[in-house]
Amino acid sequence: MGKVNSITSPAPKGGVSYKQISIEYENMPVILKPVYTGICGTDRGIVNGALQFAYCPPGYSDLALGHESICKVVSAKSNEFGIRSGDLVVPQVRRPGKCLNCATGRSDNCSDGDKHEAGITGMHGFMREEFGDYPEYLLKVSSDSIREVGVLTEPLKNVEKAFEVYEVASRRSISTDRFGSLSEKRAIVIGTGSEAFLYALKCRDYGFQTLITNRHPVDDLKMKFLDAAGVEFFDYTKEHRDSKGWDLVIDTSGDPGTILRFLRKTNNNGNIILFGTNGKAPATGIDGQDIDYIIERNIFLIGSVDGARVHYERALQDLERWNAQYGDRLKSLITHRFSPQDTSVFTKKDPLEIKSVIDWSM
Ligand code: DN4
Ligand code: BGC
Ligand code: ZN
Ligand code: ZN
Repeated sequence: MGKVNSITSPAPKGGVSYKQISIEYENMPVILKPVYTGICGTDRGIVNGALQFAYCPPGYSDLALGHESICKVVSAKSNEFGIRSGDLVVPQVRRPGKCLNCATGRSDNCSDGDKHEAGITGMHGFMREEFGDYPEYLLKVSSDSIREVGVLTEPLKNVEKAFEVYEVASRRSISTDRFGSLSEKRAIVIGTGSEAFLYALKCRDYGFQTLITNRHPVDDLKMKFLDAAGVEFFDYTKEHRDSKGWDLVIDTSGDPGTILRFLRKTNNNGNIILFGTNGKAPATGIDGQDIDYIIERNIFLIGSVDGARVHYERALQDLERWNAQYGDRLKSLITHRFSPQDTSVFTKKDPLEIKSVIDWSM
């Protein structure tokens, strides 16, 4: 059994270590080494014990973390799915259970919850100096130009899936403006973390007037990035930009009070995507007038989690396109790099962070 250095957590208790754990992987069809692994709100939630749904694989008291990654193929037993040694790949997070959605490639819409997620629920993740996987769960990265930003493929696939749901939801009425476009429609993204930035870029691609907000100001680097992308920032505790209402509200904060604040300014036929999760957020009151508001305006509340293979493929295409469009600006989304030994990144978030990654060559 291979003992490899891994970043682990005794989920769901919380805590984090860099240590050797024994995980059998040598007989797996593809052997991989991570190049970069990203850290997101979910990893920090596991480490601070806030995600009670996280758990270790059977027989283990530690879970190897990591679901955002770009990896190098060390060896591939067959060349199934075109995966060859030397390739750069992104492994999928979610692994199917037995329900019909899982059986048809849509474990993101699993109907009985009997699936696993690498580094989150019952399956070891990718923060291991070497590990094995199956070729059908690997997405090939065809361009070396996105070697580093390729680590954003996994978080971006969530955005691609949420927009697929938005497309379905927005078909119920004429959702475009008098020019047949979205140039007069207004999207607001709540939160200024990495998922929020990716959502904002996608809103711009759709043609929305796009605003992003938080309850405090953001630093210059974030402002420069947003300027380049044509996204306006405002601090909603100081400024109100609601006078024209919102056609699309995307929440990445998971804070019910903040969501309600923007919900109450959503336009007729508006869509609200709930994406942020924060089990520790304070409760807030929703009253009969809020319910009337939602009903009378045909407002659609969308919950969206994860994404399927097709969304990873779209994410890779978008990253290549954005890389050509924004160049170094896109790369500036990766603000912090850590060595695998330095686990402080799981317990502290620098206010200047957009995306922190672990560089496995350090
Ligand atoms: P993150 O970097 O923690 O982003 C959360 C953002 O929300 C930060 O910018 C927070 O600001 C901001 N925020 C918190 N409270 C408020 C508030 N009251 N008003 C305005 N902004 C607020 O995490 P991430 O970008 O990695 O992920 C975003 C969220 O989506 C997390 O809750 C994840 O757990 C969740 N998530 C869901 C899925 C899925 O459904 C996938 C990945 C992540 P600051 O206080 O940090 O400045 O598939
Ligand atoms: C991942 C999703 C996963 C979710 C679970 C996220 O960080 O990106 O793939 O389904 O966590 O809550
Ligand atoms: Zn994540
Ligand atoms: Zn399922």
